[in-house]
Amino acid sequence: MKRIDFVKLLSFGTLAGIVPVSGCGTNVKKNKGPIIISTWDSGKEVNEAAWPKLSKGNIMDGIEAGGNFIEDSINCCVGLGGNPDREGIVTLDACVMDHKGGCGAVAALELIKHPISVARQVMTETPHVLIAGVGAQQFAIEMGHKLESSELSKSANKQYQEWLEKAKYQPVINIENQVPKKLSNGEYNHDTMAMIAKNRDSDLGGGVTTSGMGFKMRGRVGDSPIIGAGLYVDNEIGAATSSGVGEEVIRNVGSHLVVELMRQGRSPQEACKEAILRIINRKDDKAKDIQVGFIALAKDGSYGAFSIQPGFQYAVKTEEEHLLLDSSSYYN
Ligand code: SD4
Repeated sequence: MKRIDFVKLLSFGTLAGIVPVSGCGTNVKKNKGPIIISTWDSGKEVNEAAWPKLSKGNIMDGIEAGGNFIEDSINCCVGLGGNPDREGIVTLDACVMDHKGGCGAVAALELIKHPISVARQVMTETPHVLIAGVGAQQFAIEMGHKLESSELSKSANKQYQEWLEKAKYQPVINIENQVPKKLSNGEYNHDTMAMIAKNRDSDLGGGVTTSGMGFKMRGRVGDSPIIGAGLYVDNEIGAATSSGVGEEVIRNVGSHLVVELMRQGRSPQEACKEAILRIINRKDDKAKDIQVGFIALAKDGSYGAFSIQPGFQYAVKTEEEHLLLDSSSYYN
């Protein structure tokens, strides 16, 4: 059987039991109380930053506080401290979506520290959903945000110089720049913080903030600010979000797909896995060169995750516990 046929069978569930899978990444337990799930190991600190607001019931204030926390952290790789595009300029993408279907996003935003706050203001203060580039910056300034310095963080500058040497200005998507490496300080060099949450009333919400794929072409926008791709919330069903190669997530409208699969009765874990299999199905063998991970939260508080490569972690905070979990993955 050709590999593509084999993968197709898997994606229809016929042989679903034998997908190479590593990690745990699922929780069928229902969580009645508030819960927040954030990508990568720094998701733990982000959850802590979001919790005071979330536990009082205000999901979007919690999501914004979590996003702002990581955007402020100069040691991390999300926000203005992140990797630049191939011209050496950091451009930021962010979005939010609330339980009423409200959403807002910014793309290719420069020199503004808190893109997730601007995304929320697009939702609350404008009739639009997505504002990009110079217009997004102009709107941010109108909303009271300050223009920051264009200097790269030390770590971003180092990685950019290395990239210039190696890649010779070619925008490449490979495993090297997509599977986060563990740095000497123990952190991963991911560039996206994606969060989904539920409050005690079982209302859902989410947000994403990112400097996007490192060394991308100027003006390139990933999945993170695209509602339906990088984030989707349906208050009747659940919420999903993604990290990894944005192009693949956009092609499958990944987060919307995960939520729709949950609507059809899949658990959050099964829905994430099916969305990943769709990407693998389309990419065939080339899937081994990319990373994509989805996390999903159902209305009843159960959650799950699935990624192409191992190494995709996510942090889950409830009233009882705060866990850092390894997602199950297609490859081991
Ligand atoms: C993008 N999805 O710009 C983002 C990158 C990412 O961890 O998630 N990196 O395509």
